[in-house]
Amino acid sequence: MTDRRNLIRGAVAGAGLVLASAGRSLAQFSSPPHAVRPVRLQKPCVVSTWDFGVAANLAAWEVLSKGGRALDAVEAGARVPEADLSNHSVGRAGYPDRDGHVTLDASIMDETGGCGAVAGLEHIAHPISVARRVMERTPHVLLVGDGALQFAIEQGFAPEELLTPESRAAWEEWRKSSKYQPRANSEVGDYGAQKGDRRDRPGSANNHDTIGILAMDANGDLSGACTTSGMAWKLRGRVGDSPIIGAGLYVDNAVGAATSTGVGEEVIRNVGSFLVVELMRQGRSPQAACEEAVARIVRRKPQARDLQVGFLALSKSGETGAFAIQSGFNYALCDAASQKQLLGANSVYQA
Ligand code: SD4
Repeated sequence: MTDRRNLIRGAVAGAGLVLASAGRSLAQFSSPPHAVRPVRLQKPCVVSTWDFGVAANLAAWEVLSKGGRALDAVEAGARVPEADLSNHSVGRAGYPDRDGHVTLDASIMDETGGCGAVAGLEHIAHPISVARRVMERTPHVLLVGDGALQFAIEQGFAPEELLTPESRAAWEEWRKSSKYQPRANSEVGDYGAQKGDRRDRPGSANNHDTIGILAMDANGDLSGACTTSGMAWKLRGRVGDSPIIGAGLYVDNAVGAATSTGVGEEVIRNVGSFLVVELMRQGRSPQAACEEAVARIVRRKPQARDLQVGFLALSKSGETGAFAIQSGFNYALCDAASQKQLLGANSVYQA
């Protein structure tokens, strides 16, 4: 237990440190040093992105602590922010696209390599559960737009209005300037974030905070889920990384699992979560794998230094890792020893 506490303290102390690479020119940038000591969890365990991951993990823990399956746990966890009306980046009350439509993206993967996803889904409050139905009840992986909605309704999901008065007001405020700049961790106002909105807080990603959640059950089986309303004020039809298997989420039960948050285009370009898992397969720790996946984005596209992307990973042995381009990315961890841990991830650049 003492070791465990020290490990966690070490990770917290490491979080927020500027990596040695941060002051260097991008031409010099290579793999960053490993400043954060990884936290190793005991199975069953669950990790998820951002501070709303704490509540999601607790819902997942309800399943895991009773001997339940990791797949059920990640679905239960993902449904928490989907239902949270104060959260404007996942599920109901998510900020709409440029034209006022709330369009949701989600994906899920189980321990057998099964996967399901929906993209651009409207009017359904729990896209993660529709993604699971795609996985379990169709021969397909990804359903989009009207087809995804039709499938959801056929499966018994009730269509409803997802645009709340608050998110409509934020959209109408944004329309006054219609400024479209997919950045993260920037000043309030670019995206119509309201005072008091969680995106109004320093260090939180301004217009897009996805939940990615990864769990290992008592059997040692891994599953993952990822769900988002995507980038606020996005072009109609824009799909991010979250429903793209290998980009926003990847699970290999022999190796580990990874998920991402931030500007999805950069994650798709680099097939980020698959990359993290493959690097783990080749022997890197989850922390080193997340660092290399971030480094690859920044090396390939120096302009990415102005964007936010974060990765979170969990290995088959319970080791965790997280890393981001910008500071401000945090993640929640939960196992029998402690159910409400929240850690700041280290990053290439410091705000
Ligand atoms: C997207 N990656 O649609 C998602 C949004 C996100 O933190 O992760 N925000 O690009």
